[in-house]
Formats: sequence, C-alpha cells, structure tokens
Amino acid sequence: MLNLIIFGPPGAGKGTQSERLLQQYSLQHISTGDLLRAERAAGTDLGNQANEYIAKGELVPDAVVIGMVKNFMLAHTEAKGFIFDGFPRTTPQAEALDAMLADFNAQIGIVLGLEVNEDELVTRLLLRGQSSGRADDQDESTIRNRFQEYQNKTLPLQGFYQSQGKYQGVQGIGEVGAIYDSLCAKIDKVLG
Ligand code: B4P
Repeated sequence: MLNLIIFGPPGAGKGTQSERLLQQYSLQHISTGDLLRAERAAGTDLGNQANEYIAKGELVPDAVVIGMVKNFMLAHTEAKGFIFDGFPRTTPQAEALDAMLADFNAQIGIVLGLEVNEDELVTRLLLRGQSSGRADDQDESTIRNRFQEYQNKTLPLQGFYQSQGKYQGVQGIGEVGAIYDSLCAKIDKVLG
C-alpha cells in the first residue's frame, strides 16, 4: 500500500499534481479542500461552519477535518493507497493520520513538498480566483492570511516528516509536466 502526502503552501499545485499522480499510481485521492467545498455545496452544518473559516483564510478546526478524513478512509477500505492532498495541515492532524493509517496496518511512504515562492503563489491564486468562483482566491488579504496560517501551523510539519526521513522537496515552479516528472522520480525511488 503506497500512501503519500502532497505538501506545500496554498496554490503550490497540490491539487493539480494529485490529479495526475492518482491515475499513474492507482491511488485514492483525499483532498480536504475539495471535501469541505462539497459539504458547503450540499449545505450541511459541517460545510456551513467550515465556510466561516475558509472565507477568512483560516484553517478549519482539527476535529472537523480529522473526522471527515476518517469517514472517507473508512468508506474506501478497498483503496490500494491514498494520496493526501492538503492534509495534514497541523501537527495534531499529522498525528491523527499516523494513527488512522496504523488501523490499516499502513504508514506514510513519502511526503512530496512543492516549493514555490509567495509572489508566484499570489499571482496563481488571484488568477484562479477570476474563474474558480472561490472567494478565498479573490482577495489578496485573505490569500496573505492563508500564507500566515501555513507558516505558523503547516510548515512545522516539514520538520516532522524530515525527522522521519520521509520529506522530499521538489521545485514547484515551471511546467506542470516537468514538475510531475520530478515527483514521479521521487516516488519510483521509494517504490524501488
Ligand atoms: P485547498 O483546497 O487545499 O487549497 P489550496 O491550498 O489553495 O490549493 P492547491 O495547492 O491544491 O492549489 P492548486 O493545485 O489548485 O484548501 C482551501 C481551504 O480549505 C484552506 O485555506 C483551509 O481553509 C481549508 N482546508 C483545507 N484542508 C484543510 C485542513 N487539512 N485543515 C484545515 N483547513 C483545511 O493550484 C493553484 C493554482 O495554480 C491553479 O489555478 C493551478 O492551475 C495553478 N498551477 C498549478 N501548478 C502550476 C504551475 N506549475 N505553474 C503555473 N500555475 C500552476
């Protein structure tokens, strides 16, 4: 079972690269951003609560996100492996993920970090905001707040996974196909 995390700041290309990787390696995709937006679109209590945080560029509380991921994994016990996209984003989420995978007798094989500078990220997100309809991509101060959340709460996870020898950084600027090739090379090395 291959389980991988695609890691990086908002707009680094996690969703973009996940779409390709999951086909290549037959993995089940878990994007917490997509799951939260689906809850909001369905008008559930969870979705409405989450939207208050997303709209401000803040992280949604750990308990909400962890519960959602747990339910998703339990509904996909047939999966050959998971690609975690945008999860974990905090240390408690990372610890919960290790515990959930242990229940599957599994663990994280590799953490792929997309490394992109902040100016490029702002440009990408504002551009996406013109067509995506995502309010959190349309206002620069909300985007800057997302980066602040990333610096404070998510970036420490890089050290968490580096200390386990699992973190592999990749330059996330350039052609989508070239970045994808670099990611595959890292995965193939782990798979042997
Ligand atoms: P997400 O949906 O995870 O949003 P993201 O970080 O903005 O997206 P991603 O990095 O996947 O960017 P993409 O590939 O689309 O989260 C949204 C919000 O949900 C969070 O702010 C938070 O509030 C909440 N949330 C989600 N997960 C949570 C968790 N675990 N805990 C708490 N809260 C959580 O790429 C962005 C743009 O760049 C696209 O337009 C794409 O086309 C473009 N692009 C991609 N690669 C490119 C390249 N190489 N060159 C040029 N452009 C590129």
